[in-house]
Amino acid sequence: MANTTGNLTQQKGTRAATVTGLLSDIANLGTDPVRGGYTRPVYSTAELDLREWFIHQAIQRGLAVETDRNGATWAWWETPGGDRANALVTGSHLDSVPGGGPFDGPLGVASALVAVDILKTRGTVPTRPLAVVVFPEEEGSRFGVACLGSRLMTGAIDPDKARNLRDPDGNTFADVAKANGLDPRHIGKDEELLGLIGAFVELHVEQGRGLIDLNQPIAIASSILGHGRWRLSVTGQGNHAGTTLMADRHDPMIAASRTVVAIRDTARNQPHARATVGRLQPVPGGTNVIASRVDFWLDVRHPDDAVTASVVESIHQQAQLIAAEEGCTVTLSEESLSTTVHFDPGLQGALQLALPEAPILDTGAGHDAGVLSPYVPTAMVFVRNPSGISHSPEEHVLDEDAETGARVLADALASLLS
Ligand code: HGY
Ligand code: MN
Ligand code: MN
Repeated sequence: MANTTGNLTQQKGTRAATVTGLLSDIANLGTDPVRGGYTRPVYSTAELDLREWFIHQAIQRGLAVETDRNGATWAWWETPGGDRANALVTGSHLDSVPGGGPFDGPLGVASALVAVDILKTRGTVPTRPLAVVVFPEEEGSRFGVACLGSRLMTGAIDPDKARNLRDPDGNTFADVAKANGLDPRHIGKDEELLGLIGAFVELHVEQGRGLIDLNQPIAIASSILGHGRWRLSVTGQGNHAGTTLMADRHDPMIAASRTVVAIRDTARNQPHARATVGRLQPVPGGTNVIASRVDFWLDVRHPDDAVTASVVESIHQQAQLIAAEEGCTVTLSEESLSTTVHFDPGLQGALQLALPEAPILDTGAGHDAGVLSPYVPTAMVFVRNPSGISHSPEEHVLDEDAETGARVLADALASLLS
């Protein structure tokens, strides 16, 4: 359980906690001594401890805490009449990529808690319910599908496909979810809960340099680049590294490596495209073993979904040619796909009225707010990241910008609560 020093006073509503104080509470959860940064996969000990921390903080603020059928944690500040319809929802995620930074996700959750404090210290009486939500598996780092929790809630993923997702150790999502209190038979679209959400506003660390270059602490998001993930598996002939002549090899590592370079070249030649291979797994993975198979994962993003599809198709064709030249075979399968998202103009306009100084920026990073956007009005607020780097321990937010973000979120929520 995370310690919760320095936050006891705000439970009386006399003063708001600080974002940096809340983040320091969890700074020791999920640290990764090998990669650096944080590794907090969904339903890991660290992520479960983070959920407990959030629940404790929410209860301290008098919020009613519930976990939904898909594993998201909700903290409700109900209207005096106990109503939950047309709820204004904020929040983010607590899971991380392997070796991630401290802000991607937790900044949005901590800022939402502090924004509740600020609204309470201002004497706000909600005219519509306010909720803080923590969506599970936003990064898709354990089960391979980004924003799994929000995709399940909205019906954006088939529950059977979700139940059968496997983590790198072969555990199914159904088994892991069941071991953590969910009933796998009941995961899937939650019409009732979705129907309660009137708007969703997510605060997130900026994953880029827009605010640095504009010398501004806060931005309002305009859109999210369409993006997807595909798994490529190259199969060759496993063999002994010492007894197999080079001419006799069908080495999938060579085919995979050539394909990775072809992926880079293809994206380089397509304006605004981004293509990444950040994960590659040879099987069996022995130093003195020619691999029999190499699995690697492709992340492709582009503002135009048709271009994303054409880039992937081109990569698939090149992979097949390269595999054939190396005496191997290759398969490509889609693991998750998010089309380009344009946030709700009305909500974005309301935020602009509340935050007139904030520039409007697009983002190449996916978010739960993007998954929700076809179903409810959604918006995002970004906080400056002086390093411009994310999905890395070098991700950073200045203390004063973190507090500004929470205050700005409170202002934005206040403008939507009145
Ligand atoms: O991958 C993304 O864009 C997000 O950080 N999940
Ligand atoms: Mn992320
Ligand atoms: Mn994130």
